[in-house]
Amino acid sequence: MFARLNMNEKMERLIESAAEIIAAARRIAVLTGAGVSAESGVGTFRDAQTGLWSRFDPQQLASQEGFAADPGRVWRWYMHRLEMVERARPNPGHAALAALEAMTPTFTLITQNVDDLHERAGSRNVLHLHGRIERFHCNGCGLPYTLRMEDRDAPMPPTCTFCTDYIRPSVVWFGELLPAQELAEAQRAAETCDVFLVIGTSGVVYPAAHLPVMAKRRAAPIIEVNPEESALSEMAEIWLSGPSGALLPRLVEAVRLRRAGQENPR
Ligand code: BJW
Ligand code: ZN
Repeated sequence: MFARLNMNEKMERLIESAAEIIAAARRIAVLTGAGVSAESGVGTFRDAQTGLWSRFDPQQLASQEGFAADPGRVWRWYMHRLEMVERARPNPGHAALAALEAMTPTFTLITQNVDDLHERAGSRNVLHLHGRIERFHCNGCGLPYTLRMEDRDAPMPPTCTFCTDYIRPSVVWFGELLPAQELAEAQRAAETCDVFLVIGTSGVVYPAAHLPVMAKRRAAPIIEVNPEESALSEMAEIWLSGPSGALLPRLVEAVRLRRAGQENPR
């Protein structure tokens, strides 16, 4: 019977099953990764980098070692990505998550992304585990720094007026600690949620990738949205295989209809 259903009917059934779980939940936690911003034109990490930067491994650029080896190269990479983020607009996937938050009593959006597209789409309770690309501080003494127009095209990072070390973006590089308060709040949300959504992440970077494990241990079902299988797919009760910009609006609309039915039972 199932084999005779076409792909769209199968997806419709999966969306309905996921919507049933989500509509019954009072506490929802969501983990997003670069894939949720892919349809806004912001490149992901582990898919091939485009243009000028295709030769470089992002994992090497996003580290103290990479910065020490070539601060100018790392600076120019971040200025390029900052421009990409500033030009980008939230996509229907971001908007659907904001709509889901508005209809849920307790909703925590945990993002690994350094862009602000969730906020621009209207999300309120957003935890940025890996920092923010539009913020800067000194790599030596930590003093905050306000980016100037001339810094954007500069071949080298600006330097700190206090200690002369280089300025860097306020993002979390490999080997660095995540912001303690955001991580604690994310862990709390994972441990107390009724359902955990994993959207557009390869699930290979820790400690973010451990959050769905924590939720699962407390018996919360995991629902994943990703066109490709990820390191977390195996633990998901439901995997919605496709782009989040297309699938999340369908999912959230199905949740809305069910919630409306719960409020006005016939
Ligand atoms: C779509 C789509 C569409 C496409 N719709 N989906 C435990 C075990 C092993 C190692 C460690 C461990 N604990 C810590 C570590 C070390 C390390 C780590 O995890 N290493 C692993 C790689 C092995 N972690 C750390 O160092 C962290 N710090 C830490 O733990 O401190 C304590 C400590 C230190 C040292 C030793 C031990 C402990 C810090 C991690 C910081 C990560 N930083 C970056 C850069 C941020 C700044 C910047 O943006 O430049 O964060 S790396 C990069 O990866 C970035 C991302 O947020 C992160 C995750 O990537 P993401 O979002 O999953 O993107 P992709 O590209 O990987 O995947 C995109 C997905 O989207 C794909 O699945 C596509 O299919 C999908 N997709 N189109 C939906 N339309
Ligand atoms: Zn300094």
